[in-house]
Amino acid sequence: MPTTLKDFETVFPTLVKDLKEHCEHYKLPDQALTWFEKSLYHNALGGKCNRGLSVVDTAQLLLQRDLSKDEFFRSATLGWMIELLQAFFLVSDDIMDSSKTRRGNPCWYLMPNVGMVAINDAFMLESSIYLLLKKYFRQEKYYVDLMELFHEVSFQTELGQACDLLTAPEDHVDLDNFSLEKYTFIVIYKTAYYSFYLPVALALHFSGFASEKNLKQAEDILIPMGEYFQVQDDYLDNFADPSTLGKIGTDIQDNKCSWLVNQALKRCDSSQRKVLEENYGRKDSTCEARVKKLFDELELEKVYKEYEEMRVKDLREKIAALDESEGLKKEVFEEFLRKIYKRTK
Ligand code: GPP
Ligand code: MG
Ligand code: MG
Ligand code: MG
Repeated sequence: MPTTLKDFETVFPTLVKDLKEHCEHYKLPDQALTWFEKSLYHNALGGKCNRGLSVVDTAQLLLQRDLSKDEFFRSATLGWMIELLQAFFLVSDDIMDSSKTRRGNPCWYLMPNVGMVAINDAFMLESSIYLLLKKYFRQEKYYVDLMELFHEVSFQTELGQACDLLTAPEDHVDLDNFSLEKYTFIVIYKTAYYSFYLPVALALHFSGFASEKNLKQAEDILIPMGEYFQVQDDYLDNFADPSTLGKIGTDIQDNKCSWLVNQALKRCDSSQRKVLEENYGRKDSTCEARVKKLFDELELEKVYKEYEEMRVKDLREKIAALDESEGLKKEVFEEFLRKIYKRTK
């Protein structure tokens, strides 16, 4: 049985307590201690926790049995470390993207009295990962592997974010700067590694199945799956209902090299390209509405749905070809795909 969000969330208060104890050891003044706790709750909770939950579910599928209480706690702790990493990224990303809402709430930097303190809060969310890793996994043979994995995946995500930002300058729009090749790099690095590869790699280490072959096979399926997930994110940025999505799309105004604008560029005639040139990437809701209208004229919703079916078919074929001889299981990937196929948020 897959773990419920409710069960997974029962672990979080213990981890917050651990982190607070660490601060108390330094005699951190009360005001800052309360602030840290508030940031942890605001930024790590309230999402779907798919990444964190999948560490527990994957460990269970790999071990082919129910987890003991201790195994549940420890695999969930690894899951929460991804959620902390995600919290660190999202707090930072929302500042960089000038976003307004996240998970149905104002973004952390827009909360009363937060502002740019959010930058330091983001750093503390990241550091929390390594405090918990040390507390619970220092004695394991795979401790350094886990630490290196978090470091490497963080760097990969930062590389993706760097390209995302550099292809989206605020002050000038150059549609020639966009391409599907650049897009693919951006999304694989900014999203696929930490959202898809990381949970499974952690579960492989945790359950003792982290052979080179298994890690490589996992990567070969999860990276294209993560690419598809970010295409969904870009599609939803424009086409989803913000109240369902929990965030208001910013990609058009932010001049992002998104999947939709790349598809539009591939399909537009010269007058439609002119519309894009004059309206894309402007901090102006009338310009944004004009681009949205163009996306409708080019039937990008239909283009996306065709892409989705093609991608999912391809992923199913990759999963079917998986070699299970070293203990990896097709179900791990089937479960990931089930969770994201046709998602609306
Ligand atoms: C998602 O991009 C990518 C991230 C959240 C990674 C950020 C990485 C950093 C190193 C800060 P997005 O901007 O499309 O996400 P969303 O739509 O949720 O804002
Ligand atoms: Mg963003
Ligand atoms: Mg972003
Ligand atoms: Mg997005």
